[in-house]
Amino acid sequence: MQKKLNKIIYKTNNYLYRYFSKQKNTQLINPMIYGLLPGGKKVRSKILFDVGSIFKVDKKIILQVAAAVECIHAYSLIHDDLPCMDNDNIRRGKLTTHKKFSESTAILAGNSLLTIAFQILSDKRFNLNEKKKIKLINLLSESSGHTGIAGGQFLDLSYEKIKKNKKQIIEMQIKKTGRLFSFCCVAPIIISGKIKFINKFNKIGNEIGLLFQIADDLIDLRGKSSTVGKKTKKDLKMGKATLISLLGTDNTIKYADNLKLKIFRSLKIFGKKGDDFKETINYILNRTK
Ligand code: GRG
Repeated sequence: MQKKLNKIIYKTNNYLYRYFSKQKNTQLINPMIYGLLPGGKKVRSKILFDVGSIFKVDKKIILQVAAAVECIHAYSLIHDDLPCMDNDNIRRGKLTTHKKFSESTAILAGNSLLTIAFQILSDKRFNLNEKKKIKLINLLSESSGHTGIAGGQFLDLSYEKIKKNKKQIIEMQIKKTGRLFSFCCVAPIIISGKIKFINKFNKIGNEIGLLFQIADDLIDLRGKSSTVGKKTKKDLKMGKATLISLLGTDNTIKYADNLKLKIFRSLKIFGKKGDDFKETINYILNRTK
């Protein structure tokens, strides 16, 4: 699996380095690149390629969507680390962007990464028909803003030190983490035009987001900062509303295993074509960083 991820990391980073080298050299370029590259695990890009291969989508097109998604993801991490949010000093094994540069620079670099994602998708060199481009841009906006990542982050912060029920925690985690995974599951289908699969993959994406978040919460509980590349053991201290804090570790793991099996059952119709995707889902749940 790591070999397959490395290939995606290499391709996506190469594309982004090239894209940024063609940008005007402003003073925000360095902090933007710092927060974005060489980047993290690229699991969202991997899902784009996995679903893309199920629906036989051109890999060049998927690569450009992956680049846009990684810009949004990096933006969310830069802002998540700010003192007014989770206040972290280390991310991806190095100083967070606001620690390396300054708080205002990190905010502006984050904002610029958000907008450059849409620049990539609306670029005339992105070789896709205009209707599909607009659908992708529309869905990515919905997944990132108040109905997606930003809205989920708002709930996450406002739930700190407050007892929340399972439904509320799941809704928050689907917005904060699941919506972008869902975009990665649905984008290849929009590109392929096989729209009857959209609802199914939208649901799978949300569920992968939950699995991802459960794994993240387990890593926070058990992981060592030096291995994970960011501070761990924070959730308990900050009183974060997580499934682990509500159900306990064993029940949360059982919940995740059942959810994974449910996803796998719904992928059965794709036979061997779904194997890479299933391998990525296993990786997402069992990863240690
Ligand atoms: C509107 C995009 C946007 C952001 C503003 C700050 C914020 C609102 C949202 C935070 C969203 C966030 C950080 C969600 C947590 C998801 C999570 C655990 C991310 C870590 O993802 P990995 O492990 O990171 O894939 P790497 O470093 O591997 O890429």
